Amino acid sequence: MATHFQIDDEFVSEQNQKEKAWVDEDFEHLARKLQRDGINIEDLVARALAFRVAVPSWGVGTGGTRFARFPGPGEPRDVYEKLEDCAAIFKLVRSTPAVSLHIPWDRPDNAATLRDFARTRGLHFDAMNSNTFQDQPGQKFSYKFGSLTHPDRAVREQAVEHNVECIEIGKVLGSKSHTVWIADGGNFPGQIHFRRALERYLESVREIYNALPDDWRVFLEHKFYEPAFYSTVINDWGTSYYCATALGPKAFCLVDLGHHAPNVNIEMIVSRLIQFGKLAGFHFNDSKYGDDDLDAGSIKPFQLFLIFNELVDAELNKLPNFNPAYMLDQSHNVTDPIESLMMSAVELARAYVQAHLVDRAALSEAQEKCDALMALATLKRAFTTDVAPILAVARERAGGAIDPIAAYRASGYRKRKAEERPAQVGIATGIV
Ligand code: RM4
Ligand code: MN
Ligand code: MN
Repeated sequence: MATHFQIDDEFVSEQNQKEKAWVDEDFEHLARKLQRDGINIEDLVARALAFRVAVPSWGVGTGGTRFARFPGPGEPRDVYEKLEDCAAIFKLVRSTPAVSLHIPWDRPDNAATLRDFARTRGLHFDAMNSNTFQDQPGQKFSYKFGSLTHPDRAVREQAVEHNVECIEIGKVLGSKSHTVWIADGGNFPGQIHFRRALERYLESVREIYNALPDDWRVFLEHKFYEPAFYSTVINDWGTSYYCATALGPKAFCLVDLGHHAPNVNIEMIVSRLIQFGKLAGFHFNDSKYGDDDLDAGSIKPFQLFLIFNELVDAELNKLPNFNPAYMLDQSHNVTDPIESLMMSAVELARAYVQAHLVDRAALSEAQEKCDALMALATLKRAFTTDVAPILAVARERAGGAIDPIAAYRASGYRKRKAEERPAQVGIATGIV
């Protein structure tokens, strides 16, 4: 493959020189402020440095709505170009060395070649994702009326086989988990027999489970509606939990933040799954109305913080079976996807570090004394602390950019890619 433009270390450090003055000043000030509360800022820098979130391959292409997709310049045209963009994100923010692939969108001709391509860019592969919500050219049976839960056994078998293929590809890539999200459901009352559909789901997903290598996990992703508008087979965390429990110790429940009814207390769902030892991890995004797939932290940053508050509480208490996989799952319709993904990764690190700022002894005391106001104040104190200097210093120390968006814009990456990647007609990148 011809050499393509990449952002190099020298450029990043040149850019950082421009930002250095304010970062050092703000960092020192914050260090002194935290010290007054007995917090060593270096502990928080270490937390920020350790934070990881996987980037979705489908997130680097421009997304769309059911009305239209407005492609951006220089969009990646294949999985290799998607990985180039993921490498650019990783170069600047440093917290995103893993990529989550979607098959067949990203089906490689040769998985070992793809793995090596990723490795030379410091990338590796997170969870695999199957797709039985679309028909592919040449496919024998249609998923119009379902996949893993379709009444026709032949359709179910085809869908199981596809999932097994994803695991096979993932084995070569070095992935250790597989996410199953199905669109199965009904638009009309009576269309689906609820109980029978769930029985069929369990039967199908058990076959996928049996194909998992010993050190793999399967993530069951629920979603309460869409594309089905009346009923969905795996509609909520309760159903997901039931299935994960029925399947066995390698099955866990994945929480996509956009897959809940409006106003649901998601942090409490997260806490329940942690308590039951069944939290797989997340598809982070944000939403106002439905599965909007907006950028993480853009609409409800306090909710994001409260979710991380539960996660950090579990981490500090070393709860069993707590090993959440963090992934982004977003659709970027009006922004440069690389910028959105960088900003989202930063927002997650922010919530994570802020959650580590919570005075847990004070919170417990307030809870024991039924002091509701002080409990909230304790959380708010952490949430309103500006940890930006901690995040910037962590990025810089890891070789990334103090200001990733500014550095990305200054690099001219998008313009260079627009030249390297002339638009192709009819290419389907991103979620449409
Ligand atoms: C779904 C769900 C899945 C994602 C697809 C593209 O709504 O969030 O995780 O793979 O969209
Ligand atoms: Mn998702
Ligand atoms: Mn979704």
